[in-house]
Amino acid sequence: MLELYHFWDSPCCFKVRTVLAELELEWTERYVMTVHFDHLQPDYQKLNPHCRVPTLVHDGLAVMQSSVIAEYLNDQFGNGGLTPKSPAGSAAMREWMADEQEYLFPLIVPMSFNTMMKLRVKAYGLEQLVEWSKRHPDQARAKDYLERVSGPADMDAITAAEKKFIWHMERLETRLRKTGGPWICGDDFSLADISIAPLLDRIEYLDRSRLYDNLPAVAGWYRRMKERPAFMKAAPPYEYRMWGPKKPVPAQQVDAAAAGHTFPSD
Ligand SMILES: N[C@@H](CCC(=O)N[C@@H](CS)C(=O)NCC(=O)O)C(=O)O
Repeated sequence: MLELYHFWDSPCCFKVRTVLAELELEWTERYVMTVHFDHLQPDYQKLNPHCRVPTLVHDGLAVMQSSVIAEYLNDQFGNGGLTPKSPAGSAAMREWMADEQEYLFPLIVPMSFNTMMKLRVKAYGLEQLVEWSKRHPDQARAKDYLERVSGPADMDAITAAEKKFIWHMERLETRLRKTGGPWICGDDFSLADISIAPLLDRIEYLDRSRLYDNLPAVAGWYRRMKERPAFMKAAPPYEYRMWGPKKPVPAQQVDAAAAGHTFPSD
């Protein structure tokens, strides 16, 4: 049995759901409502000491770190089919997967925090966020979170992250042109494609497609990714997407008691 502890609008979870969908695996959903700090509660911490999503549990074995989960599923159920056969191809795949973890995902964080997470104050009201933050086991961090989420957007952090993100996209453009595509590892569709594409999904929903749109090879590659049935199946359904530039907060304050898994819109 495969259980996935996940949050729909998380690029790391999107990556794992795409692998599950590519391999046509059935999985049981264990939803972690990060807005309510479910991921910091003792039961979840026993499973994932880092208190992050996703975590995969396969017949009682907990596997964490999205890229590790992706490789685990590919080895266990996919006969390694999502890894290029040649050592050079496999090295390129791992290099891009490492880049996603080490550089790209951390650049998504300030962009998301400053343009998406802050909308929660508007949607729920600060009092409600204070109430939920009482569940945070580290109250100093909870206080810091509340200050940051209710303070002004750090535009400099967004600009700096965008600039670095473009640098990585230009590198991807060069790679795709060099191999001729259609995938990051040339003819081999791989875990590298599955790892990077959810970040472009987030960029798109942050209304920042301009960070890759004028790079034709990257834009074409992402278009191909979005046409894959597995990617479509793994993508967050609209109602589970967080509020952001492309999904406005409803005009009326959201009923906190009714706030569950989804982020309602008008
Ligand atoms: N390297 C980890 C990163 C996991 C991660 O940071 N997940 C985010 C969601 S995309 C999370 O759990 N955020 C909650 C928090 O940091 O408190 C992975 O790829 O699994």
